Amino acid sequence: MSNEVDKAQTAKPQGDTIFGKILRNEIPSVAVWSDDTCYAFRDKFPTAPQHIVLIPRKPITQLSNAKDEDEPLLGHLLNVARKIAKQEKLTDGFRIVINDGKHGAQSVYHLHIHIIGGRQLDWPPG
Ligand code: DGP
Repeated sequence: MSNEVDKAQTAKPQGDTIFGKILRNEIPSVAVWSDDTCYAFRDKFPTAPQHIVLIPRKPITQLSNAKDEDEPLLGHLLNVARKIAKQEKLTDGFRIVINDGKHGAQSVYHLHIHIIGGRQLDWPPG
């Protein structure tokens, strides 16, 4: 099991998260994208040459807890993921991943999209 999968066994939604601290600049991050709705930064534990985490500023814990009213926000995140892939020159392709809950190996309970690329990725995931 990877470290992130290990962490996901015990991680739970519980208020503030490391990503909340990143949003408030309480801990440093390397910014890739920022707008009124979302923020993207380089993953601290990259799984590929390019590994970016894109988060909404709104603290939705996980995709399964998003509401119908979040539809424009979710659409915006997907569109920004596309723009980040272009900005980062992931011209040979990339993958976006949303881990949800324990079986999804979610370790940080602030909704996030992984944007992963820069090498040939395997399929299916483990
Ligand atoms: P997930 O397993 O889907 O919840 O992914 C959480 C990701 O967050 C994981 O790829 C590692 C990353 N991460 C955790 N803590 C930090 C941090 O303090 N800074 C940054 N940049 N990334 C972090």
